[in-house]
Amino acid sequence: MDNCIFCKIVKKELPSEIVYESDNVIAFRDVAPVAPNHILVIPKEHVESLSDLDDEKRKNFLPEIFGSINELVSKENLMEDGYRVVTNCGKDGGQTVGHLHFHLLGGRGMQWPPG
Ligand code: IU
Repeated sequence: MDNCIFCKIVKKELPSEIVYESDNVIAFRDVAPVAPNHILVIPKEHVESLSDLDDEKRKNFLPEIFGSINELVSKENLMEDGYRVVTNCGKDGGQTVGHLHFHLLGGRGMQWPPG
């Protein structure tokens, strides 16, 4: 998608600190981290949000996205103290970038419920 910031990160038209990349998935450090470890994991193909995954995309993306999250958890040493994975969906979910992304957050204690 032409005007999508995350598509530009995928195409390397915008700089980012990439920490994982495969044919279908890319992960990079959030530009405004809210935890010591704050990584965004996204499908390379433009999909607006979790609500926009059809069966085929769900099968193609989600196993790989969660596989990459597992790898990153090990690489970033988050296993012992724990971490949070979250996707914000739509207006009430607090989504601000319209390209499906999963936040991997770690390195500090989290609160519940979220704000
Ligand atoms: P949200 O779930 O849509 O609210 O999350 C969007 C995230 O994308 C948010 O944490 C931003 O800091 C982050 N982000 C980024 O890492 N790089 C950018 O160029 C932009 C947003 I715009």
